[in-house]
Amino acid sequence: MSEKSPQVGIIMGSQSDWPTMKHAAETLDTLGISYEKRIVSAHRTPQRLVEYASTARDRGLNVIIAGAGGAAHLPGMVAAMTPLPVFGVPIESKSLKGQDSLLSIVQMPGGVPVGTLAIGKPGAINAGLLAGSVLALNDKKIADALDTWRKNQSEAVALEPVNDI
Ligand code: RP5
Repeated sequence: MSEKSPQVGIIMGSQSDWPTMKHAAETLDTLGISYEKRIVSAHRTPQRLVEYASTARDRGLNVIIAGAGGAAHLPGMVAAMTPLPVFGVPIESKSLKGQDSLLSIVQMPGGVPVGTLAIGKPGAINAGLLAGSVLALNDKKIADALDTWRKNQSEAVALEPVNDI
């Protein structure tokens, strides 16, 4: 569902973030939600950031998922320049295991919200699911897809634990 009239923008500060952020993309694929994916760095490509954030709503995006690591300014800067809901995914950095990313993203000043998810893959998956929940408010197909996703998740949990999986 990538690129066709994207409903969601997935952005990340670096190519190195993609192994984490691809889990947000895969979640949106499962829910049948269209998206675009872009590398937009707050520090290395600041003009690209301004262009992306300031045109996002007019281009038809509904939600932005932004992943960044270290001094992770991307989600907050995007949120400062668009009224769209922004979900931030802290990337697990090597030196501080993503604690730096988490604190950078979650500690926004009052007035500029970023919905902050868990560090790494779980956060990327949940960002996709949250984006789905927002879109499902006005889209029955996506609401049904979310219900199916949860049903499948429940059915995949075994009743009893086993040794040596
Ligand atoms: C951040 O710096 C990116 O989001 C990435 O998580 C981190 C490291 O980037 P690279 O040096 O791997 O490009 O801006």
